Amino acid sequence: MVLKNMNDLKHLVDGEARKKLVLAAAEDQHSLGAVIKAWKENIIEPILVGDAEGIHNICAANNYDITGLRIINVTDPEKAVETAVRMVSSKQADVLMKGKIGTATVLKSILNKEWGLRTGKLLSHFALFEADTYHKVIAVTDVAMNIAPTLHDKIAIVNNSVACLNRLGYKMPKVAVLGAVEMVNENMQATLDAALLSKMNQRDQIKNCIIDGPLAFDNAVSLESAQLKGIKSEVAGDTDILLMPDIEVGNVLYKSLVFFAKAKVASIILGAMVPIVLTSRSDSEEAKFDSILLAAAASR
Ligand code: COD
Repeated sequence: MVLKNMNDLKHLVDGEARKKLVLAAAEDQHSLGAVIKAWKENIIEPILVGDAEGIHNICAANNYDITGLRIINVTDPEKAVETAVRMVSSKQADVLMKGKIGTATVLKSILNKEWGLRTGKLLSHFALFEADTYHKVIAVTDVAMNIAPTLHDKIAIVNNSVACLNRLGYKMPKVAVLGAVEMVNENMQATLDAALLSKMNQRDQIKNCIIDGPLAFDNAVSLESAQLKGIKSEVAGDTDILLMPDIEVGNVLYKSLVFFAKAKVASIILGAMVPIVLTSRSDSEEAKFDSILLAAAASR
């Protein structure tokens, strides 16, 4: 089974118990819009933590009916994140979502040794895209958390992403480890890591997926490109997960898909106690709603 589009995520959560989602620094229009839509569609039960006056003003200006919603008034955004993270670590909520606050601040709170959401695993960012030019959704990782992952980190990033897709119903997701070229070049670390990850997968050191790399972006997403270059690969042209060499490549690809290809995106952090909805402040309300769907589906 594969997901063809974001709407397929909705089918996964239909009929499931509603997840308690806590929105940190909730005074953000797109986040509130997405959370309230997901609430009205019975996907989540929200708790809003943030500047209550700001939240009410946004809701009034946009005609959002929040009668019956729990609001915890914390005006300082950093304190709001801490309150929300503590609610998750004390099991009062099942999903955390970032509102009007910087990504790095939220990540640091999640990593807090005393009250954060660490599990001992590496935490990584997982973004799912629906683009008209590809035949199914495609995941890209890590575009927002791990800056320059080592081979050790890349193994953990693959394992987090594969476990997530396994939970969404994929039996053996196909992982393309990206490089600038599809041949191993001893001067390009990304290609060396890719070859090692592929071999580790063949030897069952990384399970529940099929890994191939190095693959350049064109061979990863187009079978025709791979065939033109004479590449034989089970993954080429049918990739489910694109593993990025570093955050810069990942982040530029993410933003090019959204701005140039008009792709839909949903994104979460994996490896913590619960999935964390961590979209960028510039992401649309639709992207935030789809990310909530992804988090709810991943926490079933
Ligand atoms: N998973 C688990 N533990 C981690 C991770 C991780 N991905 N990263 C750091 N830790 C642990 C370390 O082992 C250590 O115990 C502690 O956290 C602090 O580690 P530092 O000093 O390396 O971490 P910080 O706090 O300086 O930075 C962590 C960030 C995640 C904030 C940092 O890696 C970062 O800034 N990433 C990029 C965020 C960003 O700007 N994204 C832009 C998206 S648009």
